[in-house]
Amino acid sequence: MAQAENTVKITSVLSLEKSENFIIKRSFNGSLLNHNNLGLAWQGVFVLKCKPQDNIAIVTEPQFIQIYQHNAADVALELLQGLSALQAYTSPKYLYDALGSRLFEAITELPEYDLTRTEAALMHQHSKDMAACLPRAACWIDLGAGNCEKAGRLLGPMNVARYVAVDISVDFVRQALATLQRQHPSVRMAGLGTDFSGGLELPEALALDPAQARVLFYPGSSIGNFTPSQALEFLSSLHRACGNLRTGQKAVHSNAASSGLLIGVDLVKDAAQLEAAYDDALGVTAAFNLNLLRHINRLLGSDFALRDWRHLSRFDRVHSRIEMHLQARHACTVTWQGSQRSFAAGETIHTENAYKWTVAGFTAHLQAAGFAPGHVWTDSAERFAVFWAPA
Ligand code: AVJ
Repeated sequence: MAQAENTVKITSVLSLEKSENFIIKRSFNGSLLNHNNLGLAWQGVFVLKCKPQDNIAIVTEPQFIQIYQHNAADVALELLQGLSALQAYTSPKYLYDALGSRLFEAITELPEYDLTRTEAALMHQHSKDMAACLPRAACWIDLGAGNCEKAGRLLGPMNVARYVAVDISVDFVRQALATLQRQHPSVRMAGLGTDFSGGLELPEALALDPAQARVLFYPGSSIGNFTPSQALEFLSSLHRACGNLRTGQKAVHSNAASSGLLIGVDLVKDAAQLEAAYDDALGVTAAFNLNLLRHINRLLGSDFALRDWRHLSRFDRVHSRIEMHLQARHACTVTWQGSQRSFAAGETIHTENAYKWTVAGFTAHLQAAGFAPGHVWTDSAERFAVFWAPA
């Protein structure tokens, strides 16, 4: 049960100079500024007593926690491993440097790529229905939050009490979260910088309330980057992060019944349609893919020449996945950090998988990961699905 009683809503800076001795019980985070403008981070429901001479102001602001630390040596090692493999490959996360992220945003506007629009329409159309299935006054944990736009639209309709924006770097969410906090001053907000691709760990510093229901929000069909076995492992980690636990030793937390996962998944469809979505006429996806080489050149000090490579996308029906590759237009040699590799004409670097699921297949996967049967919303052409999976 959320502790709502005696909660004071502070929407802006409050001057307390006149008050003699007062008490605030509150349930969102912010910081205290004394007359020297020294901030003390504070969070949680607590009682504040102060004297008139303390001259304290209260501002609502998100909490920021950075866990992931970029390590150039680790990154280089991981890249070299993939680039040296018989079938060269790179992790799709390297598609997203600053330009790559903007190119992806442009992709979402392409007529051929309707994934993002279809998902947004589903969320919009069924928001009442979703609100009825999902827990009220819950803590939403937004995985890969970026500009926080998708979750931002749901904070009101879904009656969100707490919002945690997770991305690899808090710097990606800092601006958006600050704006969102001003729009929703009574929602307790945090930015968490962590690499959750190997499974989600929620740090103690968030001070999550075990009694508050959690909604893990994973939109955009990013789950498609995982192979089915990786997806199963990842979904299991999300199930654990719901804080519930049928698996758990002792604690049967009171949120067990209502926590869950809200996830957007792109569905199998006509191959030509899928291939067009990943090889658009304007060449934005090609630019997005090729930009990976610029990013790698910066990370590795390599000398990939973009003109030597072409963008390839193909639907592999056996694996039910779109594969993106960069293909050498002619034989070429790439050097990096005192080492090199020659690519034959036509040889490729595999840069991304985007798995396409069926409703039945993904439902089974959710259950294998420990989730209970829930709800699924799809568009009339069954292009995309949004699943609510209770923990
Ligand atoms: C962000 C992984 C969902 O696979 O559709 C878009 C990335 N790659 N066009 C997807 C992407 C090429 C996208 N995801």
